[in-house]
Amino acid sequence: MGNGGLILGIFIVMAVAAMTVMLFLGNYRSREPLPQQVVASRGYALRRYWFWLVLIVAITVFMVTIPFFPYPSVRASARAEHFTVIAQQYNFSLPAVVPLNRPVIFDVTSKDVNHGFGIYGPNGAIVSQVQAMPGYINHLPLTFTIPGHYLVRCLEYCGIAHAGMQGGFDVR
Ligand SMILES: [Cu+2]
Repeated sequence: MGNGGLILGIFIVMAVAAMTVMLFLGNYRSREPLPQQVVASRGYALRRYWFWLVLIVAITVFMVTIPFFPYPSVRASARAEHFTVIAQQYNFSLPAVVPLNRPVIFDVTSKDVNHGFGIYGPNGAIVSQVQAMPGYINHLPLTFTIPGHYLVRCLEYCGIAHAGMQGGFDVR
C-alpha cells in the first residue's frame, strides 16, 4: 500500500521528464540547415560508438547482476525438502506444515483439469504460483522467511466452484 505513492511519484517524474524532452525536440531548430552529407557522416560515426557502448554496458550489467537473480541455487535445491501438492476440483491436498528458513520444493500436479497453485503470505500478498497440470509435475522451489499461516488459492478457472477453491498450510 505504501509503495503505491512511490510508484505514482516515480511515474509522474518520468512522465514530466519525457514530456520536457519531447517539447524540447519538437521546438528544436538548428539555425543553418546542415547538408545531408555532414549529417549522415556524423550520424554513422555516432552509431558505430553507440553499438559498442551499448554492448559493453549490457554485458557489464549482466555480469554484475546475475548473482542476485532470485532463483534458488542448485545446491539449495539439491538439499531441499519435497512436498507433494495435488489439486483437484475443488480442493488442494497439501502438507499441514512447511519448514521456516529451509529450502523446500513443491511437487505440484492435478488429478483432473488445469488448476493454479497460488501461495499467499500472512500479509495477504502473493508469494509465488505455478500451474497444477494433470499428468505432469511442476517443481516450485521456495524458502519461507516469514512464519505464519499461508493461504493457497486456485489461480486458474477450473469449473463452477473455482472461486471457492482454497487451502492453506502453516510455516514454522
Ligand atoms: Cu480453479
